[in-house]
Amino acid sequence: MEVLGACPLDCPDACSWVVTVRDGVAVRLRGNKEHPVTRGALCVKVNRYLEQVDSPERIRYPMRRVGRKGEGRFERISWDEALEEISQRLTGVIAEHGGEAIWPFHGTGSLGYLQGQEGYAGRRFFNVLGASLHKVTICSIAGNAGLKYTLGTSGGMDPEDFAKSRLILLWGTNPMTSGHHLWKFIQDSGAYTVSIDPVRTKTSDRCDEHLAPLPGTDAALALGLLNVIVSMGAEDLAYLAEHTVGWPEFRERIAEYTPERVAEITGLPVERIVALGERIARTRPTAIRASQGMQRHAGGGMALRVLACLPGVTGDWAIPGGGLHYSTSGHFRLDNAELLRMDLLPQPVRTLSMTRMGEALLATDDPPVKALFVIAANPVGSNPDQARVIEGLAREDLFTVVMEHFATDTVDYADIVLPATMQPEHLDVLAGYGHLYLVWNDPAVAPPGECLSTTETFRRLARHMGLTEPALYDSDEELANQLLKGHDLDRLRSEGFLKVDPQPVPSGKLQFVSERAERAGHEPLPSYTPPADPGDGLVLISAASHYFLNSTFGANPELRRRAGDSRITIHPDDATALDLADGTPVLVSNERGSFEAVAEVSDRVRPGVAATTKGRWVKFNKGATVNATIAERDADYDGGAVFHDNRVRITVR
Ligand SMILES: Nc1nc2c(c(=O)[nH]1)N[C@H]1C(S)=C(S)[C@@H](COP(=O)(O)OP(=O)(O)OC[C@H]3O[C@@H](n4cnc5c(=O)[nH]c(N)nc54)[C@H](O)[C@@H]3O)O[C@H]1N2
Ligand SMILES: Nc1nc2c(c(=O)[nH]1)N[C@H]1C(S)=C(S)[C@@H](COP(=O)(O)OP(=O)(O)OC[C@H]3O[C@@H](n4cnc5c(=O)[nH]c(N)nc54)[C@H](O)[C@@H]3O)O[C@H]1N2
Ligand code: SF4
Ligand SMILES: [Mo]
Repeated sequence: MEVLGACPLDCPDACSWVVTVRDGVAVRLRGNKEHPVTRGALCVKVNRYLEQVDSPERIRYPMRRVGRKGEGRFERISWDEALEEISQRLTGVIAEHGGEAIWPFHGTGSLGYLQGQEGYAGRRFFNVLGASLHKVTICSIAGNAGLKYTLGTSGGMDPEDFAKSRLILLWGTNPMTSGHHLWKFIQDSGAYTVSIDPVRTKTSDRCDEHLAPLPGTDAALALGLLNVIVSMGAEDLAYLAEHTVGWPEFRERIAEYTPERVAEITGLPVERIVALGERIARTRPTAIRASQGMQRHAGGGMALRVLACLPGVTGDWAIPGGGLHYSTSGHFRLDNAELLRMDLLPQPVRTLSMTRMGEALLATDDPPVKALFVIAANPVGSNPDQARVIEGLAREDLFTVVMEHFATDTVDYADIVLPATMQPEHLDVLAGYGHLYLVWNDPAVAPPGECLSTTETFRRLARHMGLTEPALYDSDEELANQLLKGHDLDRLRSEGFLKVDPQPVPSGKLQFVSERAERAGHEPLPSYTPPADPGDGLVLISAASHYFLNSTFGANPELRRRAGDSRITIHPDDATALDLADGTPVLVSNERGSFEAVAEVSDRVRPGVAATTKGRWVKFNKGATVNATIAERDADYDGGAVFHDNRVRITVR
C-alpha cells in the first residue's frame, strides 16, 4: 500500500512524499514524483527519515522526572498518571496565579496546521484555561513585517516563476542547504546568478558571481544598487507613477547612498557595486530570493523592506519572473481563526515572546510563568542566551511538560515528558513557505509504544480536567475541514497536494513611504539600520547546517557523523592576527557565554566574519553551543531574533 504524506519539518520546500507500507510497517519513503516542486526528491536529511522514526532512541512512553532538573533521569509512568499530574499542577497554578501563568511554548519542529506550529496545536485548550499567548519571534517575523510595510503582503513571487527570470539575486540565502528544490527552477531559467552572502556557501559555488558584504549591511547595498540604477535613468517611470506611493521622497533617500558611501558600509569594492547595479538596470526580469538568514539582524525588517522596493523601481513586480520571494506563507487563505478559536479566551491575556524565554522565566512579573508546555521546540539548543534559558528552566518552582520524539536538551528539564507521534503516524496538512501548494499527510502506520498526536494529547487532557467546551473535542478530520473551508479537500487528499492562487503583489500600491510603519513607530521612508551588537571581535554567523534541520537530527548518528565536530570558519587574515591555524581548538566567547569549537581557516568567509552552523545539541558539545553567545535582543520589527548579529572573541583553548 502507498500512502501520501508530507515532510513536516521547518523547511520552505514542504515536500510531498509517498510511504510504502507492508504488513503495517513503513518500508520505504520517497519524494512524490507528481509534485511539481518535490519532483521525486527529498534531501540528505530526510532520505533516511524512516530510520529516525524507528530509532531505538525514540520516546515511546510518558515519563516523570526522578533526578534533578537537567540531569535527564526519568521513570516510565502511565498516560493516566501523566494526565492526572498535569491536571493537578495546572489547576493549582490557575487557582494561585491565574491562567496567564501558563506558557504554551509552540516551536517549529512540525509546521503542520493540526499537530504543529502553524495552527498552534493545543491553542484551543490553552484558550479555555486563559493561558498566555506565544509569539513566534524566532524565525521570520521581522522580514515579514518589513515586506508588509512595503507590499501590503509578505507573499511575494511564485517561486516556480524563477524559471522565467533572466537575472537572479540569491540574497542572504543558501538554498542548496536550506531548501534545495528551488534550484531546479533557477537552473531551468538559465539566468545569470549572483550570491550575496558574507560566506561563500554551497549556493555561492553554483552562482556566476559572489559578493560578500559585511553582515547586516544589505539595506545599504540595495540602496547603493538603486543609486546606480537611478543614475542611469533606468527606473521604470510608468510603473512608479501608476503602482507606487512616495517615489519622490524615496528617490532623495536613494541619492544619499552613493556607491562610494555604500562601499564603505558594506566592505565591497565600488566597482562591484556599480557593475551589479548596471546589470540589474539592463536585465528584465530580475528576481530576488531572500530568506530568513539575512533578517536575523538588528535591521532585518528594514533590510527586507528595502529589498522589496528594488523591483518597484525597476518595474519587475509587474513582470512574470521578476520581483522577490521571501516566504509564500502570505498567499494561503486558510481559516486559521477557525482553528485557533481565540474567542474561547475568557479575557484578554498577555503575549510572551519566544526569543525572550530566559528573560520571561527569570522575571518577577505578575504573574510569573509557573507552568510551561514545550510543544515541538528545543529552546535549550535553539533559543538565544542559552545560559539564561537553562537557568530559567532549572527553576524548581516551574512545572514543565515537554512533548517530544527524542530526549533533547530541553527534555532534560521536563517534569513530565509526553511521547509524540511522528509524521507517518498522524493526520496533518501543511502549506509550503517556498511554494504555493497545500500538502496533505495521511497517517500510514500505527504509532509505536504509547505515542499520541498533539491533538489527541490535548483532547485527553481536556477530558481528564473535565472541560466541557465542545470545540476541544473536535476530531482531526473536523479540524482539517474547518481550516480548509473553500478549498477542494477531496482533491487535496487524493493527489496529496493542491496549488493555491497567489494573491496580487503588491496588494495595492507599493509603499515607498509607509504610513503603517510610521504608525508603528518606525521610519516612514526605507533606510539602512546598522548592526547593533556593541561587542568587539568577529561577527559570527550561525546559519543552517547541511546535515541537521535546526536541532532535529542533532542526535542522529549518521547525520552527526557527516556534520563532523563543532567548527568555526575564520578568514586567513583574521587567523594570522589571532595566531590560529587550521585545526586549532578554540574557545568562542563574549559577555553572554562561550562554547568550544575547532578553527577552520578558509577564505570561504570574508575578513571580519566567522561562520559556524546551528542545530548542535548542548549535551554533545560540552554543555554549550553557539547559542550561548547570542543575545535575547530584538530586531527592528516585531521582536524578531538577531542570531547573526553577534560579535565574538576567539581564543586558543
Ligand atoms: N544560532 C542559531 N540559532 C537558531 C537559528 C539560527 O539561525 N542560528 N535559527 C532559529 C530558527 S530560524 C528556528 S526556526 C529555530 C528552531 O529551532 P528548534 O526548536 O530546535 O526546531 P526543530 O529542531 O525544527 O524542532 C524542535 C523539536 O520539535 C520536535 N518535533 C518535531 N515534530 C514534532 C511533533 O509533531 N510533535 C512534537 N511534540 N514534537 C515534534 C523535534 O523532535 C525537535 O526536537 O532555531 C533558531 N535557532
Ligand atoms: N539543512 C537545513 N535546512 C534548513 C534549516 C536547517 O537548519 N538545515 N533550517 C530551516 C529554517 S528554520 C529556516 S528559517 C530556513 C533558513 O534558511 P536561510 O534563510 O537560508 O537562513 P540561514 O541559514 O540562517 O542564512 C542563509 C544565509 O544568509 C547568510 N547571511 C547571514 N547574515 C547575512 C547578512 O547580513 N547578509 C547577507 N547577505 N547574508 C547573510 C548566511 O551566511 C547564510 O549563508 O532554512 C530551513 N532549512
Ligand atoms: S527537509 Fe525540506 S527538502 Fe528535506 S524532505 Fe523536508 S521539505 Fe523536503
Ligand atoms: Mo526557522
